Parts: sequence; C-alpha cells; structure tokens
Amino acid sequence: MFNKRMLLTAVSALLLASPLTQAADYKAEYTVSTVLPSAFPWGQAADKWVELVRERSEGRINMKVYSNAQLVSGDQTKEFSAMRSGLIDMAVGSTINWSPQVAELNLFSLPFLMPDAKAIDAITQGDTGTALFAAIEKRGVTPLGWGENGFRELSNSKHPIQAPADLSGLKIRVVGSPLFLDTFNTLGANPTQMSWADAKPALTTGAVDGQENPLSVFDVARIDQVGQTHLTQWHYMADPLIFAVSTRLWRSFSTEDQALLKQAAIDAGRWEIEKSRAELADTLARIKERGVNVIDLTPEQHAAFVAATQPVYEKWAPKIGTELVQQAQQAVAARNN
Ligand code: X2X
Repeated sequence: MFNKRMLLTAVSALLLASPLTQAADYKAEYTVSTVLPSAFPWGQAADKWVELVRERSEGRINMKVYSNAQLVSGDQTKEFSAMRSGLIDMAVGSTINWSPQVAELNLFSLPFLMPDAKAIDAITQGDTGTALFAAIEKRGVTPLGWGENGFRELSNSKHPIQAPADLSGLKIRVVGSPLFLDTFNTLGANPTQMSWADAKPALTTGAVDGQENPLSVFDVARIDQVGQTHLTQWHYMADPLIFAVSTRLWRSFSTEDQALLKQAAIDAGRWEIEKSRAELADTLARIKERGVNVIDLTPEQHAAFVAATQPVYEKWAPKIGTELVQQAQQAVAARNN
C-alpha cells in the first residue's frame, strides 16, 4: 500500500537527485583570481577556462576572472592562502606566487634548471608534476592543470648584462619568493621584493634599475616605455601557471562536474601553452623594433651565470626536497630520449 509517508520519501529522493537541486547548491558565479589580465597569455588562459566550462556545462557553472590580484588587494603572494581558506574560489596562478606557501614550487625558480620548453614539459607532465600537484593538494587546494607564464628574461635601464659582474649593485625588482633574493644577491645585485602592482611605478621613477619577466609581459606591459632599454635573454627560469580550485569548494561539485572542470583546465592550459610559445618570435621582433637592446648570451657567458648561481641550489634543494630536485634534474636530462 502506498501511504503519505512513502510519497514524501519518494518526492524528496527525486528532488535530491534532480539537476535542479544540484544547481541550487552551486554558486551563481565563481571567482577566478589571476595576476595578469586578458591582454597577456596568462589572462587568456583563465578566459579560456571560463569559456570552456560555461560551454560544456551549458551555462550551469559560471566563473568570473578577477585580474591584477585584486581579490587579495594586489598582494599576489596571498592568493594561495586566500584560495585555501575559501575567500577565492579558483585561480590560475604562478608557481612563483604560490611558493611562499608551497615550498616545493620553488623548484621552478632554481636558476637554470630548465634550459628549454621541453625541460618544462618533462617536469610538469611527468612524475615530478604529479608530486608537485600532491604537495598542493596537501595544503587545501586542488590543482587541475598546467599553463605557462614563460621564460623570465632580465631587463635594466643601465647597461647590457653579459656577465654576473654586470649585475653588481643593480637594483632589481623581484617577485615574492625569498629564493629570488638569494639568486640576485649571489650574483652581486641588489634585489628588492615587490608586487607586480608596484613594479611598473618603481621602474618609472627609477627606484629600481631592472626587473625580470617573460617576453610577453615585457611586450604587453610596455616595459620598454619605462626606461628598460637592455634585455638579456638568459632563460634563467620559467614559471608555469596552475589552474586550481579551493578544496572545500571542490567537494561541493558533483563527480561529473569535477571531471568537467578538470578537463577544461587541462585543455585551456594546453591551448595557452601552445599559443604563447608560438607567439614568442613575433613578440621578440616587436621588442627589438621598439629599439630595445636585446642581448643573447654565448654558451660561455651563459655558463658563467650557471656556475655563479650554484650556491642557490645548496641552500634551496633541502627546502624544496632533495629527492624532488633530483627527480626533476633527471627528467630534464632525459627529455630528448
Ligand atoms: O609579478 C610578476 O612579475 C609576474 C606578473 O610575472 C608574476 O605574477 C609572477
């Protein structure tokens, strides 16, 4: 016999299972934090993710990008903590900016660890990448896919830099991780840490003599217009981008939607990596056309920088994890096989 109670149970079971109830649990919009906006490959990576998720979820999952680290008042090194605590839902963030909270991510900042793009891929797409994602997950953030900010090149307003001695005493703006202070101090420079928001004003007033950022950032942000006339292509490090979701929030998505968010992040990342690498030659040509003195190092000059920065490995490998560093070095060495 079918009584009232059974009917209620049946109705509530139906409601629980229906997509309507599920959608009601979801937020109308999710915040996605980035440092660089849509004019840069980084912002485009986030835009692509938002677009793919909207399309594939048929409008059920909506995300909105907040660039310039505005959700953490411009302090990009606070992005990871804000995501962990749920203040920020999602982010496409640089490994540099998250490394104060995830020590393992300093791996990518070890000077001259990765000579080329294949070396980046050998790390991110292999066992080292898996270990790094596990390290992030342990800290309350769920990583989904990789993107790329790019190889960071050194610019300054004073003179061409071709040897460590050329950096002597130069005031260089560096990003959030203390590792950068060690690298530039080791090279005899005078590094100072500041956010991206403060970097351009500091270059404009001459408070600092130089900075390091990928060619795409130098180009789009028009760093040439603030007196940065010398640019050394030393490829000393590259910062990958990571697409991620606050783990608390992650648990609120259905298994299907978790898979959707993850695949969209992987696809957006692949798209952005390919696009930004393909654009590099044009970007470099544009920078040269603007009269910037672009310096390429000879193998001997390059080797002098590699040798001079070895002390950074001694100090930082134990903090990052000696085994992790060795695993990465092996993956890089094996990349062409
Ligand atoms: O601050 C920088 O230099 C930038 C934009 O490249 C990063 O966020 C790592």
